[in-house]
This record gives sequence, C-alpha cells and structure tokens, in this order.
Amino acid sequence: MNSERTLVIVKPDGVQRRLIGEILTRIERKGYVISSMKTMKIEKALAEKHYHEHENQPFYDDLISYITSGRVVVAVVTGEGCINGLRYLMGNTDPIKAPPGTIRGDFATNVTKNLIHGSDTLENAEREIALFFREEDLDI
Ligand code: D4T
Repeated sequence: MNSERTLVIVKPDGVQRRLIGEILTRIERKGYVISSMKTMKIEKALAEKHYHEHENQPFYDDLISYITSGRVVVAVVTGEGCINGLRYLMGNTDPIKAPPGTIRGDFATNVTKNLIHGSDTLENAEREIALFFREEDLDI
C-alpha cells in the first residue's frame, strides 16, 4: 500500500485534559510520521467548512460550538495506509462502542467530546489538509 497522508485534530477536550502527548505517542508508536503540526483555536467559519457534510445533522450546532470552544492541535500524519489505520487507532465515533486499546475506548465517554478527529477518506483527507495548511508549508 502506498504512503498516504491524513488530517488529525486533537480536539479541545484532548488539549484541556493534557492528552496531546498520549495521543501523539500512540500515532508515532504505530509507525506514522507527524509531518506538520500546529496548535490553534478554530474559527466558526473554518469549523463549518470542515464539518459541512454534517450540517443537516441534529448534533451539528453542538459540534461546531464544541470544536471552536478551545485550542486544538492540528497535524498532517503520513504513512502506509494511515487514513484507515488512524481510524482503527481512534476507535468508534461513540467512545462507549470503542474497544479498550483505542484512543476513544481508553480515554473518552462522550460522542461529542471524543478527543480526536481523523479524516475518513482520501478525498476528505486532501480537502481537510487544504483547509488547515498551505501546500508549500507541507513538503519541508
Ligand atoms: P470525526 O469526524 O470527528 O473524526 O469523527 P468521526 O469521523 O468518527 O465521526 P463522524 O464524522 O460521524 O462525526 C463527526 C463528529 O460529530 C460528532 N458527533 C457524531 C456527535 O456529536 N454526535 C453524534 O451523534 C455523532 C454521530 C462526533 C464526531
């Protein structure tokens, strides 16, 4: 399988609970590379672009206010099969259904405050990376 890249966000609860190191360690231990990274507070307009596919969902307003509520870590992660691989590391969207050993299974209980975002498809990975990073800053 070819090397891929994906967008990871350590969400506000992960930052507030001092879990940045724990989460990034798991990603690195798996064998993926954190190739670009920054901390930031996501503005509402950017959050709406990022989560536009959920705009008709009943949880959308809560999702936007949550993801804009505090600082996050945004990273481009690269590695063989990392889009799906990261989703396995993260566990099910609902942490109650995420098995022990996964990030959400080990550290979260709430479907909104579920610690981490990872792109779900190649197309979304490229779309999301372009929302948060300039291409010329990525290939250093
Ligand atoms: P993200 O996109 O944050 O990596 O999460 P997932 O890919 O695992 O889950 P998703 O796209 O289906 O949902 C996006 C985001 O919405 C929150 N959410 C989801 C919520 O607050 N209530 C819900 O009922 C669902 C399904 C959690 C993640």
